[in-house]
Amino acid sequence: MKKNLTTRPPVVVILGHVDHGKSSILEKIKDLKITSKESGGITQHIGAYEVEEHGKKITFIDTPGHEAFTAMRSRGAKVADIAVLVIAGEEGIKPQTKEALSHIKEAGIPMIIAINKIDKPGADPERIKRELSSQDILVESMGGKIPSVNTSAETGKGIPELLELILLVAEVEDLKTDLLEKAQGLVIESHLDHNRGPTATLILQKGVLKKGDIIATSSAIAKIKIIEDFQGNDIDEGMPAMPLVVIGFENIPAVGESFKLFSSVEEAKKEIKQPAKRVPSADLEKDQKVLNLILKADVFGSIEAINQVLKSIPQGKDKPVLRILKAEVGEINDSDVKLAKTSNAKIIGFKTKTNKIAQKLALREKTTIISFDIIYELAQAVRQLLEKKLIHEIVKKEIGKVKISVIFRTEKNSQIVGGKVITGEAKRGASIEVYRNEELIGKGKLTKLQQDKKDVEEVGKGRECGILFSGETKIEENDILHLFLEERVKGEL
Ligand SMILES: Nc1nc2c(ncn2[C@@H]2O[C@H](COP(=O)(O)OP(=O)(O)OP(=O)(O)O)[C@@H](O)[C@H]2O)c(=O)[nH]1
Ligand SMILES: [Mg+2]
Repeated sequence: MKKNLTTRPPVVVILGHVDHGKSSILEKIKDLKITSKESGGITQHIGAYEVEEHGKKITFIDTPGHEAFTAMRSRGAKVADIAVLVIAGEEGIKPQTKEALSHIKEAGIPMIIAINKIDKPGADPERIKRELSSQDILVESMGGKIPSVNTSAETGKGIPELLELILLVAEVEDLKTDLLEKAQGLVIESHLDHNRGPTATLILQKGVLKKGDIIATSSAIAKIKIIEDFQGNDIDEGMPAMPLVVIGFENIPAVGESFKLFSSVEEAKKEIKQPAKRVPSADLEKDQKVLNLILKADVFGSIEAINQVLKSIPQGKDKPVLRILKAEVGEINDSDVKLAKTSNAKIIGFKTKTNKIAQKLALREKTTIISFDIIYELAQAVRQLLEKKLIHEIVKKEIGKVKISVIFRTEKNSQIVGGKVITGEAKRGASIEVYRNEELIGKGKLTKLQQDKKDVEEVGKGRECGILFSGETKIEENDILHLFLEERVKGEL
């Protein structure tokens, strides 16, 4: 069968270490190339853009550089045709630069190196190139095959050259598509929109997607009601390599899933497997402490990243275990609070709100809801919650001894006795071990301490004191009281 092949735009993923300037480069490109005003519909999370250079379109996918977002980076590399690896010129190769390199290698796509922040005084592109060569990445100016460009997202230097390079590499790649093929692609982000329901950002890899089409991933079906371009403009059909926002899913598809076109809902339903279920809980040992959590976040990608950082918190064996009962996209609602109550869980929100009913209910049920916008802060807080569950080590410290010389009064569960501090000091609140002829005969507490008939907090060595002893043991003259203070040592993971 003869194919109707046409050239399609390249999908370009921007990868690199945190703060090396990925988003800034994209911003600069958008400033240069996107002339129409951005409509209010643009989603914060879309992370995918389309620009036009010399009448040729390019789709960009931005990725976060924070270490927790490995999955997003890996997915970005998988869906892309070309990778731009951004390395800050004054910093060099960092852990996520290396990680990005391995995703690019795995995906088997060509890459372009952008040595960024060259406006900065410390920037040294030649050093970066040498560092790269020690990673077996030889750029063109070093006699290798990998194109590189020096950029500044601040001044705009090198940005047009970067676009040229992308188009050049795309041309070499000869990216073709058959418009008559059945539509298929990848979910790159998804969330629950308040007014519009489940909303997904898709990259169409093949075919054309139209309003009314029925698509399905392995966890969700959609009869497409609305298709928007990356700027939130309503469109009737999406073309290959275009980033699209699609509304009409019955539930939120998971990020990273691929989708296909179906001729009917019945047919699509066959595609649906059991939706990926919650994070498997660790096997619990007896007596092990557990911290139950309910996670709610803005988008699926966040849930994935949160799971990733939480996994890195030490747990298990002698440590408390984290159990995520539910990890979902959306607002914190009353059913989350109810689940938290019945399962003694805490609710953690990430870039999401708590609705009014849930707020009221949480207040009444004394349910903890903590919300975060920054992933490290969330991880830190969970760590602290786990540490609170650690069995606090109680360290007993002997502070002194008292030799008993007189018994003033004896009652069922207490005694008033007198004696002399023979070593260390006596302190109110100390625990007492009663020794008779060097043998431990009982325990109690120093509830009240007196010196010269006045209440005091402590009495030093060599002084006489009166003691209110709380305990069942009957102290006698010449007994030695060993006094201890117990300190709780804070557990640390
Ligand atoms: N001087 C200078 N600053 C830059 C340049 N590019 C980015 N920056 C600054 O570096 C910081 C980080 O830039 P981002 O674009 O947010 O970096 P990113 O790589 O997208 O970071 P993540 O998404 O968090 O991984 C910002 O303060 C930018 O203003 C550049 O070329 N020159
Ligand atoms: Mg960024």
